[in-house]
Amino acid sequence: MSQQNLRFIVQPGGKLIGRIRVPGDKSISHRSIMLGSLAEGITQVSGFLQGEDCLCTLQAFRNMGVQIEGPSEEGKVTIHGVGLHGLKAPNTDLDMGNSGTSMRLMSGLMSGQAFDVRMTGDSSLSKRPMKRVTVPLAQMGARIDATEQGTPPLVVHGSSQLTGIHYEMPMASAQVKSALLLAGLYAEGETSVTEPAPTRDHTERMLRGFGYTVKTEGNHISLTGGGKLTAMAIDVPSDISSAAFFMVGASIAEGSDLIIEHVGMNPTRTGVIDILRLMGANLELLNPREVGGEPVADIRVRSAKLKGIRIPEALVPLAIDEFPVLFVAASCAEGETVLTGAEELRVKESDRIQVMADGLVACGIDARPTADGIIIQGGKLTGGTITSHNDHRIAMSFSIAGLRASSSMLINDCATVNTSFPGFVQLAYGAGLGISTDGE
Ligand code: SPQ
Repeated sequence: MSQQNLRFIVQPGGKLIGRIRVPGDKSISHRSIMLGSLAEGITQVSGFLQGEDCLCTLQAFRNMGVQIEGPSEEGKVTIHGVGLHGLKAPNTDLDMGNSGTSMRLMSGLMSGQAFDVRMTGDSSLSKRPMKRVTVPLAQMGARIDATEQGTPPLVVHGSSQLTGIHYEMPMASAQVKSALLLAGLYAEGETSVTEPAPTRDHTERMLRGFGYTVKTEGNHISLTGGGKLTAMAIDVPSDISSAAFFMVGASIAEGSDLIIEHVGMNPTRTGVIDILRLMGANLELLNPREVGGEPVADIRVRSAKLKGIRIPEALVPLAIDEFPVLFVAASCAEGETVLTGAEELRVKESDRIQVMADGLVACGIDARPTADGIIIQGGKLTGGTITSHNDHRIAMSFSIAGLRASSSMLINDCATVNTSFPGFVQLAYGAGLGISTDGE
């Protein structure tokens, strides 16, 4: 696992130039291992994200008897699927590391197995709320033990007879939706959810790719248990959430001209592009194409003068992981940016509203947190010493802020960047960010 004391040191200024390719999509990579393991036949994955989060998912399925080859250096993984009922009891706890996606999606899947499993996580994951999945899964008949606060470790008891339910989701969460749909594969009858707003739909798309019927009618998504998954090939596009750091970086750093290749353009993920365009960013989508059921494009970003905006609430779930770096964009914009309807940001790997506000204030920006968002006045970023609270997206966001800072930026606790973006430092340095590390 990651070193605990890795620091990023970012020299002020610079611009981002050239062509880069960021690593594979984290959400799709997790799901490729889960569904590939449960399919009949051999699933070949390319472009798999070799971040620690996805490797936790991969190891969990190996621990349950699935033969998985790779990942090779280029991200090729071969999964020898065991079928929906072919997993074996692991002889160890399943360690989900820092990964909320692994813990929540697996809660659903594990509820349908014939054996018990115990799932653990690191100190950040051990604080994250799990009742959002354990409560509706219990309504389906699952038996899951958590701490009194509803946090991990979770013990999922096997041999439960699951029954499909209809669930009105109280929050827009792809993880909750996915946990229920995955449990629904093992349930009697129909399992359905309604979402308060559209969230990423990779689970539905990939289930269909594996030959499973999933119905989407407006905000109502349903499937019926008792089917089977048939192996397929999966080409994982680059992660738009990782590309977002470079979209913002090239937008705020004068003289930048950067192409980010092969980025996933799933419409449930492109809120960051819409928000940056509303702020005046110069983003061009080149060579749009479809790869394995997911839209993909190259993105050309040239620097632009950004302006503060009121972020439309409808875009919030479509850009949920990009807000830390969008707050950096807002700090460099002229005028005020107001975010509302984003209380989910408080229960991510850190409280992303508070931690970003604290860091921006330490860098001389007027950033005021609210219960469900933040108000940021664009200004002049000084450098500063930042703690990322072991949150990968906070560490990378403040690294990007260095492009507009007046002195250097020292960011503590950056080891978790490896959960979603291995190679970030080298890629960013190659594109023009003055970043180095110490404390390894
Ligand atoms: O996996 P984890 O730790 O929850 O990762 C995050 C991230 O920033 O990488 C959230 F902290 O992404 C989530 C995302 O916020 C990944 C995800 C998915 O793959 O289904 C869905 C979103 O979470 P949620 O709670 O809104 O469903």
